[in-house]
Amino acid sequence: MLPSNADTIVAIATAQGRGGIGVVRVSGQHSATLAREILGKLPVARHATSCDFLDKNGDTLDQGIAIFFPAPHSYTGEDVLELQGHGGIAVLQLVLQRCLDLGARLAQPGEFTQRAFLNNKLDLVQAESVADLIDANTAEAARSAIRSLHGEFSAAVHSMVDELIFLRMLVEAMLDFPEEELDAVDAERRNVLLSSVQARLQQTLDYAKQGSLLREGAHVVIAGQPNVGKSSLLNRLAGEEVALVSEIPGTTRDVIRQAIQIRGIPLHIMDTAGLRESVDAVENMGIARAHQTLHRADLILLLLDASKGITAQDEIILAGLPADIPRLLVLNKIDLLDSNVALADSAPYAGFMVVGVSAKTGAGIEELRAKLLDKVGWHDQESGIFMARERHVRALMLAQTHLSKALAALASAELFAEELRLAQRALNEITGEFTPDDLLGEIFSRFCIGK
Ligand SMILES: Nc1nc2c(ncn2[C@@H]2O[C@H](COP(=O)(O)OP(=O)(O)O)[C@@H](O)[C@H]2O)c(=O)[nH]1
Ligand SMILES: [Mg+2]
Repeated sequence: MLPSNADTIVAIATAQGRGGIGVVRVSGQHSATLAREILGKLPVARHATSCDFLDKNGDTLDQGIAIFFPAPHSYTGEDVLELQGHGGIAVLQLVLQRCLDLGARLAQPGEFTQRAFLNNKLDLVQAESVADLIDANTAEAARSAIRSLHGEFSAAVHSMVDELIFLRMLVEAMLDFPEEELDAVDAERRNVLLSSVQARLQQTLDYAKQGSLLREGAHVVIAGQPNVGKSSLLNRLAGEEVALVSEIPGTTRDVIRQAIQIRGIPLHIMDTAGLRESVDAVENMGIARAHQTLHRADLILLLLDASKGITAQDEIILAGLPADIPRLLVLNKIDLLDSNVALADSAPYAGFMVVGVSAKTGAGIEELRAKLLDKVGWHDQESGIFMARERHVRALMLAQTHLSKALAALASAELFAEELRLAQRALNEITGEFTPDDLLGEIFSRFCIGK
């Protein structure tokens, strides 16, 4: 449930801890009344005003700058009061408590931004990018969040929606005429418009997938027979000894996870139990887990022992991998090969890209890193990327499905029109025009308090 908008809310907007300046932010209809009480006057709108922050007896709690932003020209679109005092834990708490005593309510996480959304100051994509910008850990992530906040992603979505609306109007008009009277010119226009939206959608999806990768990373699972060096490879990629390594087959049982970054892209690497027939009950539980993990992967690294080549057991594992998940064949232990044995043998195997590495010496690891990024869909073209979320990517893909269905239903104007309607709906959900309340609540609850 979305909290009530009638309340005046307050929160400490700056980070917990000591700082030169600390900001308490108030938003809502009682902000002006509250300002008169705590400052003894209402500051001139949008002017930084040096003030004493007063307690109920008129004694000074803190001294600082107050800024009053009357609605609708504020972050939330409501009356907003910003009190910029000293950034000490105790003094900020005193100012906060004073606001609470004057009738404000403590803001929930993301509630300021939620109000901005509800008052049409931001659309949903922009609101989400506020949180993403705050959470961004790398320069790449911050830049793409800013791009979304500026509305580049929203603009791309809106222009597709506009094209769809135009196409729908054209088709609805065509609905009134029987097929035989269908104007060839109109039909041609319809086809051109449809392929134009499809092309835009593909481009936007590309950018959004990149952004989603920056934000959420990808899950990479290392699989293969026992003893091929899966745990050693995880350790090598992580740059530390995360997993136990031994010459005893069946050492790894539980799935071991490690987050790494390659050129700013977060990757969650998972090391699994070696896949084989085993009589050990615990090892078999590990193998079952390995299989489950494989199905949730964004990319599978199938590891082989280069000194043994592709064995019958490897073939069995290969055949059992989930068909729709991208994979990379990695030949490990190339240090054991004769230096003359060129890795030309590692030409694509059964259509899969092959990389030769040595987890022991580090040979080939840089190449593996580059191929990993490539396989999870990172193209190193930073411009244009929007900070997108899984939710956005899914909606874009749904719109794409409906457009494909529309194309397949050209013969039936009704079906065609219906698929266009559904595609538009999927796009509108991205910017928040058709987003259910519970999803909104969920999105904003992940913000930090004071934003
Ligand atoms: N020569 C060589 N030995 C390796 C390499 N990677 C792993 N090993 C050895 O192979 C054995 C099994 O390694 P481990 O990482 O536990 O394999 P896992 O069972 O697939 O996880 C250990 O004795 C490792 O030291 C490599 O690149 N070269
Ligand atoms: Mg292992």
